[in-house]
Amino acid sequence: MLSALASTIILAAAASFAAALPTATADGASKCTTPEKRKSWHDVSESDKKAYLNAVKCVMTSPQKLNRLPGAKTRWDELVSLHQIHALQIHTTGQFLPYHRYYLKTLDFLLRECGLPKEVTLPYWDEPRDAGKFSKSPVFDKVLGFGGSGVGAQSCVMDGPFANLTVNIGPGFKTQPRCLNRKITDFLSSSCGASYVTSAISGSTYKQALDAIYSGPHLYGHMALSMMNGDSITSSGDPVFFLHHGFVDKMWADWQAKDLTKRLKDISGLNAQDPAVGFSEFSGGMEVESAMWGKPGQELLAVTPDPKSGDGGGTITLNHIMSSLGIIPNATVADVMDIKGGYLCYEYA
Ligand SMILES: [Cu+2]
Repeated sequence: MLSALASTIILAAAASFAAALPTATADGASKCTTPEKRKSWHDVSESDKKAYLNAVKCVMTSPQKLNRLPGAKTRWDELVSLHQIHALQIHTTGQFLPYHRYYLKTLDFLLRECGLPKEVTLPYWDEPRDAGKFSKSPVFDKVLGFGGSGVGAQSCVMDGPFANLTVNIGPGFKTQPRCLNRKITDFLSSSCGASYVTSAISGSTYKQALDAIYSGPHLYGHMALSMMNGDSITSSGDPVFFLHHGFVDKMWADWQAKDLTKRLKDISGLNAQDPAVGFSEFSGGMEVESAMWGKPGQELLAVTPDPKSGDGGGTITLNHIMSSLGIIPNATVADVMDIKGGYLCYEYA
């Protein structure tokens, strides 16, 4: 039998959970009436910054729950592991933008699990404001930010709330615990400036926007930050990854907003990497890259979802099924096309 206190807690939890869900309309579709506002780190209040940083730390120190992701010891490791497991499906493929949008929702869920209040929305980083001078950004503040550039041979982050943190997933497809590391190179961050963003979202098809965003400000941001040694497979070990990918997501949303009716349905590309190409930012294809990243081992392959799931072929469709391997329910690409479509309900301020 439940104690009165336990039932009160359950009811309160159910109420706050219900409040965060989109409301269902008569025809069964959900709608988004009051979108959350995602703000750039520059504009987040001091108290919200503290709440966000504390929630991230809580995810990093909470024990893993799924009992199925190789090498994962913490909830944060599970989040990083998702990116590792899906790495060859979500980069240099049509899935890149939808999956990373879903990935941000997965982070959001983990932060709420750690008690982040509903009023504190996921922050992003309006990078054009700091282009050419990333290292001076409030994102890297020692107290109200993520700490700065790492030091020493390993570029371990030694200041801020995440100093001396160990990440267990990576490098590449391995699981070798190492320090949270990043190395900021200001001149590379110039390519995240406003004119580069404008050009990245100037195309008329999804393919044009995807390619230009991916190899433009997205890639330059990664190079300028070199998070987790610039590791394409596990750079999400650095919490700054999610601010950068909020910016990437905003570019996609801004591109979509220019012709919503058409672009909310526009999706194309592969659903897994072409082995001859691999990551487009490295030449030589998957075989050559495996010298750098390793290859997914049997343990990893055993939990890797079928990239064709929902598509039935090699091309991504709106029916494509994306998985967080049980952190949040699976979603389709159609679910995440519209940031105000009901499954998602937010906008960028
Ligand atoms: Cu990624």
